[in-house]
Amino acid sequence: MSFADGTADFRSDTVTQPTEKMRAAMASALVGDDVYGEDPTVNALEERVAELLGKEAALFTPSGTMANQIAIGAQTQPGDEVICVERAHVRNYEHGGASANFGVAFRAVPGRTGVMRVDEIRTAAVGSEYGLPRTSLLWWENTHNVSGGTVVPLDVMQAGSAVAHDMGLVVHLDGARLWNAAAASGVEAADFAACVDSVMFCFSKGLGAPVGSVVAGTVDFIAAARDIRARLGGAMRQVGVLAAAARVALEERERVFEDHETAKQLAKGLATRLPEAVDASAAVTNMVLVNENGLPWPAAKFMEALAADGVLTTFIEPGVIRFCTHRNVDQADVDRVLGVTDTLL
Ligand code: TLP
Repeated sequence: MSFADGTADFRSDTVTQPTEKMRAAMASALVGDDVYGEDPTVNALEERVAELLGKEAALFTPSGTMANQIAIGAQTQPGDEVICVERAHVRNYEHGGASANFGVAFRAVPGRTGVMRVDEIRTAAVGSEYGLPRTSLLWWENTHNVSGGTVVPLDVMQAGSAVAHDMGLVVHLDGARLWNAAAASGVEAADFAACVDSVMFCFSKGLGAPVGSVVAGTVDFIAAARDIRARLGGAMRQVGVLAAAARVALEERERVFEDHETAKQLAKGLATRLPEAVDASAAVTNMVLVNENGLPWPAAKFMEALAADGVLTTFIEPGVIRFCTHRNVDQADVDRVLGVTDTLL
């Protein structure tokens, strides 16, 4: 269902409106001062996340960016390097936070779909001899946003993480859309989480909550994470009102399947009309990418025509339009996109 004003907003799954159930849970949430550890709704949410992910403890954060930054701050020293794929969110879209906040640099592996092979990880971990920086962290992103929500297979993560652990590295998973990865692959989120030391996911993306993310790991890691969250200004007070909506979203997580179905329909319809621009087989979760190179017209013309019909899209990187599906878009909105496309062809 599109928004009340008729807009079909495909820019991101971050744009969803809280459901009536979320609003009701927020209104009636039991709260306390979370800086004192006294917010029962937050405490219950953190315990539930730790249980679902098979980790010792978890910490609610205001954003996915802060959850990622905390993972870096708690597990690196200034001057260290973090290994990630070149188009990782943490390297490209977090406002330079890793270097500004914690003085680390990235050693990027050219994994187009978020996949890093064992040999690439071995080569990227330069070590600390001869003045080389210390490599301290291996960073997965699953699903991988910029490649269109692709899933990094569990065996790839297991093999890469094992090598990293053998080399003394710590391993983190940016699982902003972890539940999409789990639903699309049939792998339990806890199995993805089992091969990493720290893991984060967002309530405010595919799950559809208005605000919030969470980071999980050992009790010691979460103690350090709590300290860094406060330092970054992210220690919140009666934040159970947000955790209550996040809890509803979490318990309804299986509905991300619906978004994947919507994305598949959109990808199929667009690929039929724009076969050079859209690879329907790549739409495995809740995103569809349209490559300007394969379009018969400039991407901006396509986006403007869509916008004129109330359909919003965004560039996820230069020349690549992203359509992201979520709770507030449906098949009728897909039909609108295809209808506009037909008028241009
Ligand atoms: N992604 C946003 C934009 O920043 C690009 C989006 O619309 O997809 N990790 C990944 C993989 C993400 O995609 C995002 C947000 C984050 C972390 C950061 O989460 P927030 O926005 O809550 O700070």
